[in-house]
Amino acid sequence: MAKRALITGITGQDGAYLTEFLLGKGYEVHGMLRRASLFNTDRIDHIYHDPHVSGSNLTLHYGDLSDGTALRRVIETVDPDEVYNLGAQSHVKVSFDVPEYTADVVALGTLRLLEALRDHVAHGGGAVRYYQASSSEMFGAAPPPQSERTPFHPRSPYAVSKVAAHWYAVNYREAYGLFICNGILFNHESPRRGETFVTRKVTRAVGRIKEGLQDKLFLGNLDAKRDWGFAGDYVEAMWAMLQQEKPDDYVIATGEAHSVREMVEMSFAEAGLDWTKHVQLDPRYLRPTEVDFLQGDPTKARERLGWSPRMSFAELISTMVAHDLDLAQQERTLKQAGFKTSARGAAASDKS
Ligand code: NAP
Ligand code: G4F
Repeated sequence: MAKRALITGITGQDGAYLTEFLLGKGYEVHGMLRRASLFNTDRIDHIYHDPHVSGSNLTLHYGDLSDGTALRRVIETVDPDEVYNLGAQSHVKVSFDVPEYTADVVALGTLRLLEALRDHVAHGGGAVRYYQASSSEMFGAAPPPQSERTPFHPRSPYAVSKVAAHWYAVNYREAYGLFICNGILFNHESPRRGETFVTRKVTRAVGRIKEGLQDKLFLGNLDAKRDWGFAGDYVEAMWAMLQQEKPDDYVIATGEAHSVREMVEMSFAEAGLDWTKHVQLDPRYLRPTEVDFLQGDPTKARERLGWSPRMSFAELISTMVAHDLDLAQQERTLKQAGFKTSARGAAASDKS
């Protein structure tokens, strides 16, 4: 019998990589999809098969982390072996604009899902294993290197909500004996990264500048340091946690940090561009409270899970820039042929 996995946030960056990974392992994958006025399944369209046409191992269910009834219904319908809670309003800067919504989805959404799971298991639902997407943002102002033993000092409504979700998960493990793991993941990126996160905002702009579609890139704090890895590597750690004998919490990181300035310089250089000619500060992108320095210590994950990142920082930047150069070339070709392009790069740089 194939194992059944349920993923919230399946349409996001990590959801797409995790789905590919689990399908490759022979899982039957179920994902929770939010209703949107435009299609929001771009990242998983290539692995979705119309169930009317062929036997598919990927099924989508409408639901939302703000809707406890829907969460219960999806859990009862799917009867999963593993649940991956990846759904979130995941943008730190945006969380200062919509703090209440962020808390509702990230903190209370997790509580709703855990409550549904608790009842499902209590009523004979079997030994479900649950993964919670915790974040290095929870460390906030705590000095690096950060490990599983580092106390949290969150610096945004998003991070505060993730801390609450993290502790709900720990509490449900201790109180009800549920198999629950928190993956404390440091920043991970890819060509599928949302265009308002800094790496993708930069690589999209590099492509568009190279193709003459844009000239300036407006950014905020260039001094912040992050421990950036590749999302495709990180989803394997999520799965590995749920295959252990006992549930536990793990830091997932590369152990290496770079400043935003360094990342910008490398991305522009990859396309033969001088960043100082194009990048300007826009104070709108500064945060009321910043997280200055994140650098993880992934020793526990390496020793217990046998997990190590495969893609280096230089390879990650190079892959993302190559992808976004292609995208910009397509955009320019369409423009030259007289088609209206959406100028998403420009819109993204205005919003984040
Ligand atoms: P992402 O690309 O922003 O994806 C977020 C997913 O959550 C999307 O599928 C989104 O749906 C869904 N979602 C948003 N609001 C929802 C709601 N109210 N109900 C149900 N689903 C909702 O994020 P990601 O980078 O894949 O990250 C996955 C998870 O890991 C998130 O919880 C994030 O906070 C956490 N995390 C990420 C990183 C990182 O560096 N990427 C690091 C640590 C932790 P739509 O597609 O419809 O918007
Ligand atoms: O790419 P970012 O928006 O990622 P941030 O805030 O670190 O959060 C991401 O990683 C977390 C894990 O640590 C996740 F939990 C979270 O869901 C998300 O995936 O910003 C990175 C750094 C920040 O210091 C920010 O101030 O880049 C700086 N930055 C400078 N200019 C900018 C910009 N960030 C964005 N988004 N846009 C800018 O124009």
